[in-house]
Amino acid sequence: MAEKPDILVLNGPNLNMLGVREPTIYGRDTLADIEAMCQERGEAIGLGVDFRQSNFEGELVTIIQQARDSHDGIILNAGAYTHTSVALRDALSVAELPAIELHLSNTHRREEFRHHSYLSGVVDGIIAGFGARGYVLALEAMAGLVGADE
Ligand code: DHK
Repeated sequence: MAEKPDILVLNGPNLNMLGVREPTIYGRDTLADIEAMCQERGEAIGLGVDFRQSNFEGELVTIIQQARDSHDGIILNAGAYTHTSVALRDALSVAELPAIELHLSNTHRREEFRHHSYLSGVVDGIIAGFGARGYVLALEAMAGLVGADE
């Protein structure tokens, strides 16, 4: 059997504060809880999960660039950089990998400045509003994109 696809699950600024950060919006699960959920679901559906977080835009760009040669797909919750970063959009284009934009909250039900995403135009799909479960939904969608469910 072919090696299992390796998926980068990348988290941007302030997501390291999950659990204590505005729990009515982002939920009570910590990022470590979410990583454990992803590792468990990834194992079950035949995906390797490389779970990362950075508060630094340039570091996120570098991680995405490097994924081009080392990973099979990218799930990205870019946090606030979603709404500001042309650099992250360009990095996703450079990576040329299946990609999913992810948000815990429904950004369209929130402040106007969260309605626009620089990433949406260069990803395969978007998942928002389902809290921590969105990460699992994104992995399941990614299994389809990389053909792990065939
Ligand atoms: C996370 C953030 O940090 C915000 O800046 C985004 C996103 C929404 C989320 O819902 O996961 O606006």
